[in-house]
Amino acid sequence: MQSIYITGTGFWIPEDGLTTNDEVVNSYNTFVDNFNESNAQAISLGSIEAMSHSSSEFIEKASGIKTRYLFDKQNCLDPNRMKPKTTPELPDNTSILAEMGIESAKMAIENAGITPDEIDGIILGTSHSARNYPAIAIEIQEALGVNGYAYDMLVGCSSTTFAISNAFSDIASGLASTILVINPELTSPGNDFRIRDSHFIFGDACVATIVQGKSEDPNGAFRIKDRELVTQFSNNIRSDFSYMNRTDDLNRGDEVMFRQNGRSVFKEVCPMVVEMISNQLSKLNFKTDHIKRFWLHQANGNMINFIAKKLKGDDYDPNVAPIILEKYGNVASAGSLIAFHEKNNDFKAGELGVICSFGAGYSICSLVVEKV
Ligand code: CO8
Repeated sequence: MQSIYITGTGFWIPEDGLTTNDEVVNSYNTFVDNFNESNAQAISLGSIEAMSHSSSEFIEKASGIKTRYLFDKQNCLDPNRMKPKTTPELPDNTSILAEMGIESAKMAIENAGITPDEIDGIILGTSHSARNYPAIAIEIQEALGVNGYAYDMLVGCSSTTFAISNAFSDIASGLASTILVINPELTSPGNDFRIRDSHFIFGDACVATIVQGKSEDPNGAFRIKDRELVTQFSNNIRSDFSYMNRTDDLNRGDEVMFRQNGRSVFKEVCPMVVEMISNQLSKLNFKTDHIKRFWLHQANGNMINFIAKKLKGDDYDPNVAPIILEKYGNVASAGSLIAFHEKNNDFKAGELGVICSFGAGYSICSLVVEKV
């Protein structure tokens, strides 16, 4: 009888892209001043609304974010551009999502102590794909020399956990023994740095996970004990970027990129997450006291605090629900797994944790794991 384990993880960030709140705010405020100056007459006539400044104090208080890593910081912060510059995705170039994926996959493969020829398939989950086809996962498959199959899937901020769940199912069904899950989140091309409500939120990152079926406990691994998945339709986090933008006659510009009603997301998603985790733990006859750590989706520090307080009480130890978004920002679906990657070394055999993502869709997935 085999169990299914997370045996290794790896991640990638653009090391030279560390960007502070003051840097994104200075760039945004210069953009605002330029806009207001160029439109001074229309603003004074009331036909255009003046734009307001952003502030580092607001960002830290509302989100908990202090820094993020941007793969093209210079162009994102250029007040005359406010977006990164990407290399054209052409057949002769390696896709940037593939490059990020390959780097984090190599680290995960090494940490799992396996070689690429032991992998039976690659599942790549992300909030945005660089192209429709061929799948980025297949490009990575060729670069790493992996046999079997590879495909991409999109589930917003739950793309990582849903992909791990697919890997679990493939292994449980006998289709595969070892799956490489990769989650590149190049958020900056999808983020409109000219919007005050969201110019500060996202960072670029990638995480990779080796999921394996084994009949004996592999040293240092985490057994996946249980999965819960739920989706509920909401327009509160939406990106309408699509191949049909060219055919719908609306001629929309950047407004098809990421938009959200952040307050509504906060209010609606937090209770859903608390209920789902509580029900899952009751189903397994566990109490929240049995859980050493909750590696939660890293969208907002106040959301993490809210959920952790409901689960563990008002005076919970912050180590129970680590906040890595302070450093990385919201890295979409990669957040909960990067938190797991960085904060699991203190686990002893038999200790339990919960990896839980939540975001666009809405989509929520909770994985209960046990260190073996
Ligand atoms: N500086 C100063 N003031 C500001 C700023 C700013 N930058 N932005 C807004 N304000 C003002 C507002 O105008 C408002 O003023 P007033 O009270 O006068 O109306 C006031 O500050 C308060 O604004 P909010 O109510 O919007 O502030 P919140 O406290 O709600 O914080 C957050 C805003 C941080 C957005 C918060 O609501 C939040 O994080 N919510 C959760 C959102 C969430 O989890 N989203 C998931 C997103 S990601 C995802 O799931 C998938 C997408 C994948 C990737 C996309 C890549 C591009």
